[in-house]
Amino acid sequence: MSATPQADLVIVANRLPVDRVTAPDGSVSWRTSPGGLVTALEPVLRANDGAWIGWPGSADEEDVEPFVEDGLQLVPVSLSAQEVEEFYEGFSNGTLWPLYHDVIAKPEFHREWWDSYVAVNERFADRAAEVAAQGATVWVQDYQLQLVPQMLRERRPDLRIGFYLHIPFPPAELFSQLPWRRQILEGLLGADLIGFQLPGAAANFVRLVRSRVGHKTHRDTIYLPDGRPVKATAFPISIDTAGFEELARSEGVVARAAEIREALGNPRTVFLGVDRLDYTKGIHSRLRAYGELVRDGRLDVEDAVFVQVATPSRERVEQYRILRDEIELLVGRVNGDHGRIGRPAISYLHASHPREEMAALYRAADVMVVTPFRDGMNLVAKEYVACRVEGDGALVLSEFAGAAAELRQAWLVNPYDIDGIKAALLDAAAADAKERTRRMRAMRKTVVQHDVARWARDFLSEFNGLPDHHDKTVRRSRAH
Ligand code: GDG
Repeated sequence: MSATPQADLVIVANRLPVDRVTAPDGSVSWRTSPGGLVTALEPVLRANDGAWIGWPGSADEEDVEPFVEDGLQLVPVSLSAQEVEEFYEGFSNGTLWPLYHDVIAKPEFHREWWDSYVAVNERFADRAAEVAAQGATVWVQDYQLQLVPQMLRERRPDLRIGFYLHIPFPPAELFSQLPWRRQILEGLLGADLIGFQLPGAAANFVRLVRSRVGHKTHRDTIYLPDGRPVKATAFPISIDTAGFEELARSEGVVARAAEIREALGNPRTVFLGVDRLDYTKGIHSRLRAYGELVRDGRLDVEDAVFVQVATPSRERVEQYRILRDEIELLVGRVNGDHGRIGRPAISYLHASHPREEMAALYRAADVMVVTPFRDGMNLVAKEYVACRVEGDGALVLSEFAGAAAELRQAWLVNPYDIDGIKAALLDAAAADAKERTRRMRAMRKTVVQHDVARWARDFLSEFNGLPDHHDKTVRRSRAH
């Protein structure tokens, strides 16, 4: 008997919401990796008899049958070591990631990478076609799987297909570099509803479809030649605000935050950066700005320290290795030039930490510094705001993060302008309590009202509200 489940709601994402853990004795278990996406989708999945399709995160594992973990139906898709290299590290993270982030790094175009991307997308589409019940809703996530909507529609025209892009969608001038630009656009057009972080990204997509594929468009809707409408619109993602607030209020986190400040020497100002170690995040610029302020004597390391958490990421990709070296060189220089015994200027942590520790760091920081060159949203900025349950603290935020559209009361900066960042750091650190509270209260209101549950609800209800072309198609074919 096949173990393949039949689900009315199917999430298709590059990664499963669990990590495979192999014990020394060879036995396998699963550890949930509670990210924002899992938190958002878990209740919807449970309520709808849903299933989640994704890669378990390690290469060349034998095919694993679908299984249930903590009540969630999980369907693994395996990747070979070569596919991890070509589809994941190659086309997804060496081609699409830099191309979609303003070409901050140079995207590489390799035909073998593209072939692997197509093959892996086919596998995900096959899996989704097996798992989705008749007339089910399938929601495909992110840039690794942009061909899945169309591939799935070919296999299963009865399904409702949604797609959400977590990263920016670039303007035509950049997107057009991609040798496979038309295939990507057509892949996405297999969906009924395509969600982006910002209205500008949705507009970029609609404009590209009009000019490159030649379909008719009206505002946020594209009309395919067969009359099927595709809606492309913005759904800014958010966080589990209540969950973060609760964590930030917990006794353990409050105590740990005090301990962190103590260990830093109880300075007047703790600046904090938290990022995946990625060249889009502008880590170097902010550390440089802080280093110059210390050098110029405008900040004193006894009084103002920087904590930078840089979570290891994509470590096998060359550009990420170079970036790590550059940042660590800068940290070493600033600390060597300006640190004192027991008082480094920058406390740099290249490690991943539990959620409780993140919340404690957010609570311990007077000024959160988020300076990406380009970022779809940036959840760290929202998490900081959620954890400031006393309504204090200051956020310095790049204009080029999606979050800047909502968190207007932050100290907004151009991450390319080092002097501008320096001025904002000083200003945020020196602002009086009234000013900080005024800004933080307004931002907290936004993050409380727009949490991740609302994001998921908005997307899915928009979806359900769309005209049901499937019925029409059936009616039309019956009438003939
Ligand atoms: C992509 C888009 C978009 C980080 N280090 C640790 C840790 N984190 C958590 C943060 C936050 C998440 O990882 C990072 O999310 P971001 O939004 O900041 O950035 P990306 O990873 O680039 O995410 C982005 C997002 O998708 C969602 O659509 O906002 O624009 O690039 O939640 O807290 N969590 C723990 N330990 C760490 O060391 N526990």
